Amino acid sequence: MSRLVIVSNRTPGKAPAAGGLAVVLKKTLSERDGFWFGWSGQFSETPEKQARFETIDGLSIGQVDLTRADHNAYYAGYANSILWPAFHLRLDLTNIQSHWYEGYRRVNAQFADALVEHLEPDDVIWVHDYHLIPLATELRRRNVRNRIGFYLHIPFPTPDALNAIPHHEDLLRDLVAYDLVGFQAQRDVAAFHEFIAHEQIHKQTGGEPMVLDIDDTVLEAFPIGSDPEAFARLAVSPNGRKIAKRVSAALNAHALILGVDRLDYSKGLPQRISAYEKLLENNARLRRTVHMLQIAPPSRDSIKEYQQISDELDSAVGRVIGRFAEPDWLPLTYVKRAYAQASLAGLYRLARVGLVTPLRDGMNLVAHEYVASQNPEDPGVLVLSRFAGAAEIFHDALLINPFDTDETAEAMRQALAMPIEERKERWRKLMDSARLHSVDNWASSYLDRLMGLGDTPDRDDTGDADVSDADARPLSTPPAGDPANRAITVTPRKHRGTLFPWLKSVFS
Ligand code: ADQ
Repeated sequence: MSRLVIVSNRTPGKAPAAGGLAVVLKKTLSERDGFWFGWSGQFSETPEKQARFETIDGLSIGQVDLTRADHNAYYAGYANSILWPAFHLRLDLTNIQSHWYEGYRRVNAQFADALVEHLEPDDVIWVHDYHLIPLATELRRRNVRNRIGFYLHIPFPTPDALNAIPHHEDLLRDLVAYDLVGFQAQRDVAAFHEFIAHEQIHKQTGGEPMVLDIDDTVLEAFPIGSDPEAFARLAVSPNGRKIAKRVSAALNAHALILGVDRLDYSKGLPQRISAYEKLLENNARLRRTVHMLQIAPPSRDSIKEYQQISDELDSAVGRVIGRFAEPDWLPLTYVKRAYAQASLAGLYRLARVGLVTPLRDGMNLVAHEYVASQNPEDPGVLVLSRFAGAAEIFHDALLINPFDTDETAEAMRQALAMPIEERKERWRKLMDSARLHSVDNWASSYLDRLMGLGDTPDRDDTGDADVSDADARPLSTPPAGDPANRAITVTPRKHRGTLFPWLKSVFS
């Protein structure tokens, strides 16, 4: 069996992995030879070129240090102040400093330099997330001909948002240097193709479209999930029961509405608090019968926009408490700390309503974990943003527009009033979907697809497929009036990706 090389910004540490993703990737790696590669978490003004390898929990982990300046440009700068907000359609929160791009590229080149000498010809390389989009290009430049896959954990942006990113053309070429690009949702595959269609509109209005050879790259959705059986067990484990018992006593029979998020502006937290405020405002009889618990530990707090969302949330929470609290009833508790998975599972199970209302999210694993932790005889109700990737698989949640606080408040009311039979029926279907889309299935379906692809095409050292310019031509134009009437400048070859019907007709 080929060795597997996993590459991500950070590698798993010595502490037990908290997230399902690290757990499953560790498990996947432990079932075959290979190693995990990434940043060590340490700074050095003169980082060693060679990776340091150590064995953690039986897994081989390779790491490099970064200079503080490069890390700042690569991580806090280009990745998290430009790519993250733009990919989440928050152009208002981008901080566009084009020079960060050089640091971003430099770190990807440094990763490639350190990786290349540890690669064997049959290794399969799986690169994770927006920090490392250029890695395949950098590896190809170093004559790596291995199968290389990429998985994007966050949503893919719309054409306008993509166009706002400095050097986005490079990023697109970088993506098609991979053999397989996995997205969270069909929405993201569509957004990728929409960019290409948008280039054609640009051409039709006399502009020069970008030439992008997507023909040797498979683009598909692989929705990630959690480990539902593990969460079901954790929810009734001693630690899960312990926290549920303590919180239940404090709740004094009030119905629990629960939100669990990393503190991030993409999660829609101020909007969620406003929706809860509307619930209490519009339904006076619900006051004193409900309690909202929002858990949101800070993240990326060196970035100004994260400090701002934290302040905004503090003030929204204070407003609702000030407006509705009674000496013997608090409407809302806001907790800023991380919990072990068993504690989260116990809380999920206790909650009558799981509020998962991001403004935009790749998938959202909290939705999966909430579903998996429910009591089948008395399940709670998932209120879910239609802008989370999870909305493509959890059709039996109450789907809401998180920007519409009236609709979210109404969904909370409906969830609280929902009869037991309907709750059970919805939960059964949600749980079926959580099982079907478990993180184990995600990892194996992605790797099966990556390993099952045909031969890796011969690519030149830019990472672009090896075709002459003469091969790049506008495709023939379908009949006028046809929605497929958007010839695209591509380099056509056998196509292996998932395409929309109109695009398929263009490419075939
Ligand atoms: P995140 O943006 O971090 O992930 P999410 O998918 O919700 O978002 O995952 C959060 C994880 O952190 C969950 O496993 C949750 O249990 C855990 N977590 C949250 N709050 C916690 C707390 N207080 N204590 C302990 N653990 C906590 C990115 C993308 C998502 C995508 C995932 C996986 O933004 O869209 O679903 O990657 O691909």
